[in-house]
Amino acid sequence: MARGSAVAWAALGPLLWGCALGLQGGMLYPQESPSRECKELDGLWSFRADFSDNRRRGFEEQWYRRPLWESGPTVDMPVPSSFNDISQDWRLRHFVGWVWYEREVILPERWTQDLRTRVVLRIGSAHSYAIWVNGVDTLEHEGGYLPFEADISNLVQVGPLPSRLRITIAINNTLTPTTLPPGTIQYLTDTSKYPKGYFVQNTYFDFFNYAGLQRSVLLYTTPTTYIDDITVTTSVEQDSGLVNYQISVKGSNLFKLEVRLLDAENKVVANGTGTQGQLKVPGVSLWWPYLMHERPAYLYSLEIRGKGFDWPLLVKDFNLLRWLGANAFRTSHYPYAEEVMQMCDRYGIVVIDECPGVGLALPQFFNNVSLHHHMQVMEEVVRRDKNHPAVVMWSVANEPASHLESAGYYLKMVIAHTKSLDPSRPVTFVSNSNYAADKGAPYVDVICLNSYYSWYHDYGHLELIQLQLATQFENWYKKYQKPIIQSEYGAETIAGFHQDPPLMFTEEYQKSLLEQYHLGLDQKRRKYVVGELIWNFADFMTEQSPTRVLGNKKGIFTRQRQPKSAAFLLRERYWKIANETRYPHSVAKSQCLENSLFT
Ligand code: GCB
Repeated sequence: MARGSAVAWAALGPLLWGCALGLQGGMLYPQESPSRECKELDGLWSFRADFSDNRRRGFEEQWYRRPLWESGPTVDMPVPSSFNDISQDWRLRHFVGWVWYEREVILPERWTQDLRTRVVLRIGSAHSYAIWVNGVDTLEHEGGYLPFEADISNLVQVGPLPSRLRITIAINNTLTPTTLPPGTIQYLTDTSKYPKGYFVQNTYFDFFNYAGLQRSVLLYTTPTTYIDDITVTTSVEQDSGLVNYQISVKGSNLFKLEVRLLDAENKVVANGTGTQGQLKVPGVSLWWPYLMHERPAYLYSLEIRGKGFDWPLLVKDFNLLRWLGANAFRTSHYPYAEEVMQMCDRYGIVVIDECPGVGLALPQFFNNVSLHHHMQVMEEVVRRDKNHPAVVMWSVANEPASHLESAGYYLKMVIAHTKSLDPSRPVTFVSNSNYAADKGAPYVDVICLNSYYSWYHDYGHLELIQLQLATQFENWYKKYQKPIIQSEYGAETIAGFHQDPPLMFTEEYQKSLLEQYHLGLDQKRRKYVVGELIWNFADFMTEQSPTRVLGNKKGIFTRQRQPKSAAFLLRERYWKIANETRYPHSVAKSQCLENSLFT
């Protein structure tokens, strides 16, 4: 999360908007409208983890056939949330296998009686799951962090009785060589050390594998003839904006579409009809990232036919971003909630949108089944996020073992597939800068590099950073001649630890390490280094290990969102860069506006 290169984003931002012509089927964000109603199912659900040895008792005993409490004890589980941190039962924190969620809902009579209404169940994200409605097998889906849905009209529109719906969702958080992220299950068979059947989940990434219904679940309606998908691509011709739209309608061929484009003041600036067309907006206001224009993040809204997690934390995080003067982040290492993407559009925060391709560390993870699944996941990411102006680049993976021969072919295919889905945006993956011969780099548009000089080696030797960073940039640039983003750098820091001269884990060490990186970055910033993203915005939970003190502490904010000293250093830097690169006529005005708002 950091201020990217102003120059690069200025060139990319307004031009590279969504275009995803190769995708089938939509996943529009549910919104209330005169023709659509939503019913959020957030709140308390009944919950049970299946602790049986094979974790399959729930299926063997068909828990979904009857209310969950009838087959054994349940506990209350809030949705959205991760089940791991809620209970005092330590077994649940580390549970691997199937967990069961259940909730009963009473539907409005019109939803069940009016056959011109379509009722849809939408899950914001759940890692590998199966769903039953009233005991009927409804849907299966693989992969977390992305929404999926099922048309359940047939199940709820069954007769004159008021509809009490029982929704049962079974979720499995096991990571295998073909899930994304991948993982392995290891059975420990030495009975002198481990009880019979003992296993552990191995992961190859650095965050805690939280699980559960972590995003909202909801029911919504549409008419039986409905808009399934909308794809918007934009371009600029002199001072006019061109908005190409493509609308997919399902359910009937008998419909009329009216399209209206409204500006930020809700004034209609262009009209159209039909499923595809082009709208022209003379004197267009472009979407600019935060701090790069006097009126950044200008949004138009497109109205078509009728119209149709933790908020306080989210708003706090965006306030911190703006306080810092940052204008970009990467969704490391999986797609964030749709509400986050909407906030980025509204606040002018540029996003590198990353899929859950993390932990691709072993040769056996680069197999054909995984490749196929990875492409499918990219389809889901692009389908969901293609129309967000804030998204400027897709990232297909974080630190895959890209020095392996098999990784080269795999990454080439995923990148090519992503480009075919959306030819308008650049595609990348994030490299570990230690991989001397990177087999994937030839296929990316922008090289993204993670490096941890004077942290994971040369402990304490901050004086080496500038030299090592210069070598890193020069080697990669010489070889690939592509723009480079420093996509991670940082130091583990325990808030309140102080030592001068600096020692590792203190606030002084984090500050000094970042300062040394910044000197190195400034050497290349106006040449080919087009962005810098520190690791990390805030401290976060990981698996336990001797290298992690209650999680990863490389945040410049604590998990409770309080600044460490480094936050002030970055704030000074980002605002300085913003003032250097911002539209000249807007400097005085927005500087003063921002300061009055955030200091
Ligand atoms: C990385 C990973 C990130 C880790 C970070 C670290 O390279 O991309 O997931 O959290 O290093 O702190 O070690």
